[in-house]
Amino acid sequence: MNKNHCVVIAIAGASASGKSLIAHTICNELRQEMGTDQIGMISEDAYYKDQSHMAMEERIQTNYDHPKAFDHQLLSDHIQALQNNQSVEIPVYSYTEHTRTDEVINLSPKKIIIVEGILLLTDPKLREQIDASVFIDTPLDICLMRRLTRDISERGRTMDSVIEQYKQMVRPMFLQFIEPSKQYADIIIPRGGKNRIATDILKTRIKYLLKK
Ligand code: UZR
Ligand code: MG
Repeated sequence: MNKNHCVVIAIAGASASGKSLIAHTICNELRQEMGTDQIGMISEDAYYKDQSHMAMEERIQTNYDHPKAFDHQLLSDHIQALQNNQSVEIPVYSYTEHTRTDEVINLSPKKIIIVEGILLLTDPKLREQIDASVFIDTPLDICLMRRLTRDISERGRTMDSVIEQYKQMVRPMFLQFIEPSKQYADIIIPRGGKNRIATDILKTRIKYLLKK
């Protein structure tokens, strides 16, 4: 494995803590400022297990905040392939169908790969592959407010279903798995994606890595 090809940066934290926002901000700004196509992004959500063999009623019961909901093996294989300078085909997940679609997105090897997701740091194998890790430490009440608006407008949910899922799964799994995984982070960022100073510090570090 030649790690010089690719630096993997993980961004973890609670659901709706601002992980995707910070990852997109960094990526878009660096692409504009540096005109680089050397940054790739992967969302852990793309690696939710395929549930196409299950009925809809059954899919709705899945605990999506538990590590076993994810195909971390496939994510790990893809990171390994990128580190070996090979392209990968990232699955496309549907939050309304609760399963993988038939589509894939091709990602070619990059100097920097930013991976974002709730449970990345709970997996020992992924932790080994990650070069630097960030935990977004946004208070849970703020996450819940964001999640309500996001899931209703973008993921086709009702307010009652978001609140029910939050009580049953999101909050307990955060306390059991996500919060304890903070211990593995190299950097802890308070408040989330709108923390401009933290975003700039990460950008500076990535710029340095890109120029190396
Ligand atoms: P982010 N999720 C769903 O609600 N349905 C699915 O089919 C797949 C995932 C939710 C999941 C988790 N949980 O909290 C969230 N629940 O997506 C993770 N309940 O996505 O990190 O973007 O918030
Ligand atoms: Mg997200």
